[in-house]
Order: sequence, then C-alpha cells, then structure tokens
Amino acid sequence: MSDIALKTYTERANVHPNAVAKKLLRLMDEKKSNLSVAVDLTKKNQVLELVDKIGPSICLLKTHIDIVEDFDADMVQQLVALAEKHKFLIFEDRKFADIGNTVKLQYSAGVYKIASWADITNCHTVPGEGIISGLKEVGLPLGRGLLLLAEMSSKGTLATGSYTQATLELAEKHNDFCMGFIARRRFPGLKSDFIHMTPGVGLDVKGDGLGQQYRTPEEVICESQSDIIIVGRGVYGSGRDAAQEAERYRKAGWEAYQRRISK
Ligand code: 5FU
Repeated sequence: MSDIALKTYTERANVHPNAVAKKLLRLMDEKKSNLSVAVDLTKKNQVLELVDKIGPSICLLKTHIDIVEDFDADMVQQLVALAEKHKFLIFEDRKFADIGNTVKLQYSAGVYKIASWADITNCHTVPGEGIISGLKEVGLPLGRGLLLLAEMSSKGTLATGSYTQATLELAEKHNDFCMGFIARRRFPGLKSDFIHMTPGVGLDVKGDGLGQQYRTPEEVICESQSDIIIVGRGVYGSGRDAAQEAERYRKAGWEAYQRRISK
C-alpha cells in the first residue's frame, strides 16, 4: 500500500501545494464524500435540477458542457451558485487533445469559456508537453487545476504501458498545475501527491454495451487505491431516484476509503 493512500484526505490537504487539490481534499473530509457525479444530460434545466438533488452527496460535479442543447451563460452562473450552496467543485471533462496554442483558445474562449468557471479540466497527452504548457498559461493564473488522462475505463483503451508512464512523467514535471489523473488505480512510486479519479464505477451492472466497463467503489477505492469515484448513469439512469442513489454511492465510496486508511 502506498504511503499516500494511507493518509487521510485532510492530512494530504494540509501539505498539498496545489490550491484546487487542497480545497477538494478538505471538502471531501468535510462532506464525507469521495463521489463525483457525471451529469451527462442534454437540457439545461434537467442538469440544474439533478445537480441540486445530488449536490449534498458529492465533492465534485463532472460536466460535459458541450452536450447541453440550450446552454447559455446563465447556466454557468446557476451551476456556480449550486457549487457554493452545496460545497462542491466543478470538473469540466473536456479532454483537450490539440496543440498548445489551440487548446489555450478552446479553454479560455468560444461559447463555453471553460477556464472562467471550471475549477478542474483534463487533457490527453497524445500531442506532447505543449498541451500542458498551453493550458497552464490560461489556468494557472486563475488558480485552476488539470488532470491528465493516464488511463481510460473503456475496453481496448490505448492509454496503457509506455503512454501511461510518459504521462506520469509529464505530470511530475508540471506538478504546479497538474493536480491528478484520470486512472483506474493509484500509480506507485510518484513523488508528488496526485489526486487519482476513476470513472467506470457501478454497483449494479458490469458494462453498457458500448465499451464502458464498471467496477465497484470497493475495488476502485480500497483495492486500487484511487481517490475519487466518478459515477454517471448509476446515479441518474432511468427509473432511479438520483438523490437516493447518490447517497448510496457516497456511502459505498466513503466506507471503502475508511477501510483503506485503517489497513
Ligand atoms: F476519461 C474517462 C474514462 O476513461 N471513462 C469515462 O467513462 C471519462 N469517462 C466519463 O465518465 C464519461 O465521459 C462519462 O461522462 C462518465 C461515465 O459515465 P457512466 O454513465 O458512469 O458510464
């Protein structure tokens, strides 16, 4: 078991150099939640209603803002107000993947102006180091954080082996802005304290017929030592009571974390 995996979120927050990571780790302990919900709905009001319901259970809201058909600036204002009301951070799962100059524009400008409201965003490392440098020019002065996609949850992902290893090295090099990873598990032997977030989490099913693969909170947090579970359809899927399901996942994630730190 890695040393960091045995520490509490607050112990890590107290010494963490990245402002967003510090804030996130603190509110995880405060809310007893390592749950991020992926709200993949396509209407502004559906998103806002769901976020208000699940807000008390989450530490981090994950958005795909470009799937919202009636997106407008008011939606962002309302999301930020909900984040303040329920105390959670916002992660726009944009998965940038272009050269540094282009991602700077995609991150700061256009319809969505992601850098102006998202505490955290993420990128692929396939373009090389320039993508991180470009995003950092925009995000660091605003006090934002970046996650690198070191692995993916989907079947047949090419983000493995030397690609994953090179991604970890880039994160260490840019650890002022890179605060963590999208990954299936905690990576051993890292010098910095990175927050590991894992999508592909479900308690009831094992996949979705389109390559998604689900593991349980126990497997992800306790066995694989990740920090945050990301759950989408398991919470808001058809016929589910989203507030109740969010609480079910929050409890499962929290209990798995407590088992881990008491090992
Ligand atoms: F980077 C990744 C990944 O490797 N797998 C993912 O599933 C991101 N995701 C996101 O997590 C995906 O885009 C969805 O927004 C969410 C998972 O949703 P689900 O409904 O729990 O499958």
